[in-house]
Amino acid sequence: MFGFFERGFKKTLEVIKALDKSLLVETVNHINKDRLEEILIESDVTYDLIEEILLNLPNEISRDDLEPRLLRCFSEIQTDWHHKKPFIQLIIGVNGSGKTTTIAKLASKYRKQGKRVLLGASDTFRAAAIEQLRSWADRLDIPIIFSKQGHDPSGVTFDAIRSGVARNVDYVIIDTAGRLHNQSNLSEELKKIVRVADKALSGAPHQKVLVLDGTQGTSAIIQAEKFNEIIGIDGIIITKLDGTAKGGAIFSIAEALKVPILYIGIGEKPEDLIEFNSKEFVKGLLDKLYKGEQKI
Ligand SMILES: Nc1nc2c(ncn2[C@@H]2O[C@H](COP(=O)(O)OP(=O)(O)OP(=O)(O)O)[C@@H](O)[C@H]2O)c(=O)[nH]1
Ligand SMILES: [Mg+2]
Repeated sequence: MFGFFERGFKKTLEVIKALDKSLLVETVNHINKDRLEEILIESDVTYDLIEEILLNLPNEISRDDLEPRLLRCFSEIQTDWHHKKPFIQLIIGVNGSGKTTTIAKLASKYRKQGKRVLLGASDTFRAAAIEQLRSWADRLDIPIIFSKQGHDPSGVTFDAIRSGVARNVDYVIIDTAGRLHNQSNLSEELKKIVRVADKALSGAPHQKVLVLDGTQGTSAIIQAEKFNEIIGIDGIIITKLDGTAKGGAIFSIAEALKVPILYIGIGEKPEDLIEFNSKEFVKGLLDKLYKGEQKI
């Protein structure tokens, strides 16, 4: 049975292994600073953060020295979120980052927990986007509120939330467009969706979740900062980690945005979503670096 780290960061691990064949094989008490720097660079941690992590550490670094430095990159997940019913999640992110697929994954996960879910197809920019979400709703047997292409996405958001309240569901998940005619259209649209959501149900959306494409590594940070400026982000989901060696970017993304990473996506199927746990992530990486293959 593979642990969290092996499942989520397979490609990243391959790259770390490829750096040096002897690494990750034997149990070691210390890792040389230069070698650690190389590992972090190769897995796409930003250089500024690497410097911060390694600052004032000795040349031979112990696990106990390194662990707190890695852990402090992450923000805690708020635990009182899920007391709201319905819990309204607004899913945002650029075109193709994996929003719609991630919504299907979340919906499927909630269903498995015995929760009731309703979807809102507020990406009205493209007809195909509405169809894609509808087809997931069909497959997962979940109700969905949608309208025609070109209709006001905040109208769909309002209807979805009201319908979720009337049906007494546990979760309403709202899809949004990743690209409009221009950037200022997109920001205005997102702001309006948030305003209208609050009119439909005071306090909604309860969680604004940014979906980032993991294959972009740390270059996703600038994009994320823009979304954060527009409407503020409460949590991040990083997708497509199955196809990238840039898993180390997680450290930089979490540290730069000061927002918790909620889940990671590791494939295209509904079950390919893993809850992110920073302690397990760091432990998994340290186990690989210090304990080597034989002990796992
Ligand atoms: N390998 C892999 N592919 C993924 C993952 N998440 C999403 N994808 C794929 O990425 C592509 C884009 O996903 P969508 O969910 O359509 O992305 P989107 O953000 O909704 O895109 P727009 O609606 O165009 O803005 C699809 O082919 C998905 O199957 C993942 O975790 N791993
Ligand atoms: Mg989409």
